[in-house]
Amino acid sequence: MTVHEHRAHGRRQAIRTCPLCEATCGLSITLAGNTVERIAGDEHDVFSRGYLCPKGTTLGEQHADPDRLRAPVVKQDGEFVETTWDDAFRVVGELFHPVLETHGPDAVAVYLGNPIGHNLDGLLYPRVFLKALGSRNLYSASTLDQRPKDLSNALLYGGRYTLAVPDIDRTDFLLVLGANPMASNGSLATAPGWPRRLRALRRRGGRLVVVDPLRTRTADIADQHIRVRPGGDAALLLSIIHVLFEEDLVSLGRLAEFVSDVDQVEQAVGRFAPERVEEYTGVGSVTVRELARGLATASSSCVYGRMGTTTTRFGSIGSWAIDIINILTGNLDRPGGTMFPKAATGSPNTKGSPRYGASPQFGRFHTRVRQAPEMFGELPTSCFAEEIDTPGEGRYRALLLVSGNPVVSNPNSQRVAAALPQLDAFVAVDPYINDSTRHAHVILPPPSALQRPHYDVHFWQWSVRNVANYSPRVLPLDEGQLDEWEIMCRLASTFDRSGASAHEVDEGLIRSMVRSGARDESSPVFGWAVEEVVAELGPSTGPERILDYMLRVGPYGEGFAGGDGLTLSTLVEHEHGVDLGPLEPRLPDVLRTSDGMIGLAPGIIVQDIDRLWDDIGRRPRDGLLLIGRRTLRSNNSWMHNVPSLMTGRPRCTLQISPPDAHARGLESGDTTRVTTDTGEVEAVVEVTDRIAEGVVSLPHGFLHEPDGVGLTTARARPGTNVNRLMDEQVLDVPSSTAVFNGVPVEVSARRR
Ligand SMILES: Nc1nc2c(c(=O)[nH]1)N[C@H]1C(S)=C(S)[C@@H](COP(=O)(O)OP(=O)(O)OC[C@H]3O[C@@H](n4cnc5c(=O)[nH]c(N)nc54)[C@H](O)[C@@H]3O)O[C@H]1N2
Ligand SMILES: Nc1nc2c(c(=O)[nH]1)N[C@H]1C(S)=C(S)[C@@H](COP(=O)(O)OP(=O)(O)OC[C@H]3O[C@@H](n4cnc5c(=O)[nH]c(N)nc54)[C@H](O)[C@@H]3O)O[C@H]1N2
Ligand code: SF4
Ligand SMILES: [Mo]
Repeated sequence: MTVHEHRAHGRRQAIRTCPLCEATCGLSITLAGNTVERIAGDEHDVFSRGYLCPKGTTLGEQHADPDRLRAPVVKQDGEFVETTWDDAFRVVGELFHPVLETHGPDAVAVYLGNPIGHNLDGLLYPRVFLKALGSRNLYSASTLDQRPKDLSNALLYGGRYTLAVPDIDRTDFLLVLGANPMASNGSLATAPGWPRRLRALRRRGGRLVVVDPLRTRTADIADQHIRVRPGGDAALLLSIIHVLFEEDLVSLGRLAEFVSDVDQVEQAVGRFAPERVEEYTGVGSVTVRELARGLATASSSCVYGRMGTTTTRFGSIGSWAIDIINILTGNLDRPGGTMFPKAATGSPNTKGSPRYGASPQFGRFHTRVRQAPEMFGELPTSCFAEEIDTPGEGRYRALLLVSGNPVVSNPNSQRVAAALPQLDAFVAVDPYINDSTRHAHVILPPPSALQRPHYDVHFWQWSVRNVANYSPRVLPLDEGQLDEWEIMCRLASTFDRSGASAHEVDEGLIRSMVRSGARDESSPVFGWAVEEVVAELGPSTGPERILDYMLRVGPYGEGFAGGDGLTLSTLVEHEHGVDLGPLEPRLPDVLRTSDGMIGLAPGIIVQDIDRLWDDIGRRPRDGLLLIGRRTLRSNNSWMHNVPSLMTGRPRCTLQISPPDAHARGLESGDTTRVTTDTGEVEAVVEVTDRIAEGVVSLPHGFLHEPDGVGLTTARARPGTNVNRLMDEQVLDVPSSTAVFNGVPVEVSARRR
């Protein structure tokens, strides 16, 4: 039995992890037949203990959404027409083969959007179609998001996913910059129930300080809210480091053994006395000095930053500086500080040789138009549209878009919207006809979340507690419907013309994974015959078989030794999850650096500090700076079609301070024009003293142009596409990440 079924009055109860955000809440779902009646938090979930947010209760509504595609559609004379899967893959072949044959694999781009990280199939199977295509033009949401942190992790610890997460359940002092976990439920720090955990921190006498130009819900529950000038965090953080050195507050403790280049950091921040940068950051030097002392003298402390620190012009410096502060105060890798999780399905930092690894290589190839460097095998998403619309040899002629909505999520989105129709071949794997997929020639819809098994392979690599929790399907597939992994496998065999079935491609994938395990001296299957391992696996196919393999060879795994370590069947028996305990120190074994040390002063970051210093020297431009925000009842671009989440007052508003509104004669409810050098939009005004003077905030992700979009509820309440204002040429230089925060804009006065 895979689903715990509690039958009473024809009803059953299913337990399932919510896949919608990084928090991984356990859900308890009441069904009558195949109809979802109610979704509540799973009180027995080992991690979430009943916590959930309004989005998690809507998985049934999302499943039942009549706009959700159930069968593939192919465009004929400008209209989407439903067809069979076989016919859809035939059309995919007819579209892609001429491009591949005439122009080669690099005329194809692949774009993997955010939900791919929340989806077991999406985490395990893209490698099959990437290999079949052989294109190096891979794009993802990472370069619109956390790439500066990936870079800093790779440089400091030797792995992009070797992330030190704030130990929020044990810390005495948490400094949050540019994150609003009360709305986002946390990011790059998986913890269901951030709101509860932050309140618990304060109840046990801990201190919470929030740095944000907006008084967010997170700031509301903090001890102190510090308003920073948008984009000012990198300089602010460097000035904190300056104070740590100047006031002799550096205390590495046991980290001294693993850390090098401390002097170079001291030198790099020499110019950043808080008194010299306070005008630029907007944070007074007294406050900065107090913060530095607080972090250094608390019995434990951690600094944590998110979108407001990464998607800014100096995101890499800021992301790096956060770790440097945690290290210099001796708080890395100890309870209450920042710690390295150990995921049950393993990570690059649980494989190979402990402590040592190869230095990361970047810029192995570049984009054609802007010569932007590759990083972690991906190209910067800000370059995506120009590679389609710039004529010449090497321009992209075909696109495979999987769970992404670039017309809404990419900077200079009108350029993306204009570029997509120029493609000869555009195939999307997506459940909806939205702003982006409406330009596709074929859309291949995956099943709904409730129709698929789930395990957070990705997010439990940066979870504040080590857990493992598998959810079987809650609802069956419809007649003839394909799993998303089957779609991905069939795309692979269509692209490479092998004609293999999904199951044959899947056989190839598991064997290749086992083969690399058999070659890894650190793996329990080192030296084993591939067939021997495959024969032992529980499920006979699909992502669950791969998951069983990953769990068994993972750090808590049974290791094919017949012991009592984890296997998939252990997790099937524990439907509320298995708690693997609080995070434990992992240095130095977690490192994969060439010298086995944490070199604190990587050249690519330290050299960028001159660019920041030049910026500080420039007179700030008058006018307003735009920042972004997230709202609890919304999830990037794709949950505006859920009726119960779209009730209440409008959320896509331009927040502006009373003095700035007054100066323009604006009042709440007015529509105003917001302009940048890139574009202009109209937005509904919300005057609020929550936002700092000189700053305005607009959320992203709202449907903008209702035409041709199959989203009934979202169409009725379109919003502003803030990405029409964003300049795709402006980047955080070291990481090539887009800049969404601290963007100069003009807001028009009321027309009379
Ligand atoms: N409800 C909901 N949850 C989500 C999502 C969603 O769309 N909706 N999206 C998910 C995704 S993909 C992600 S990446 C995470 C993001 O998670 P978070 O980063 O926690 O979410 P944001 O609301 O974007 O928070 C960014 C904060 O930075 C502030 N800010 C802007 N500019 C600056 C600045 O220059 N300095 C400082 N210090 N602060 C600044 C903003 O005011 C905002 O409060 O959320 C995830 N969770
Ligand atoms: N201005 C501004 N822009 C931003 C941001 C910002 O803060 N400000 N945030 C950025 C960030 S952090 C992110 S992560 C990106 C997100 O941007 P994208 O990566 O483009 O992702 P989404 O907008 O979430 O679009 C998700 C798509 O996946 C589809 N989908 C949902 N579930 C599934 C599934 O199970 N399988 C498949 N195949 N498809 C599915 C949805 O229908 C939708 O079309 O936006 C970025 N853009
Ligand atoms: S917080 Fe995230 S994981 Fe939890 S119920 Fe809400 S959307 Fe789902
Ligand atoms: Mo994101």
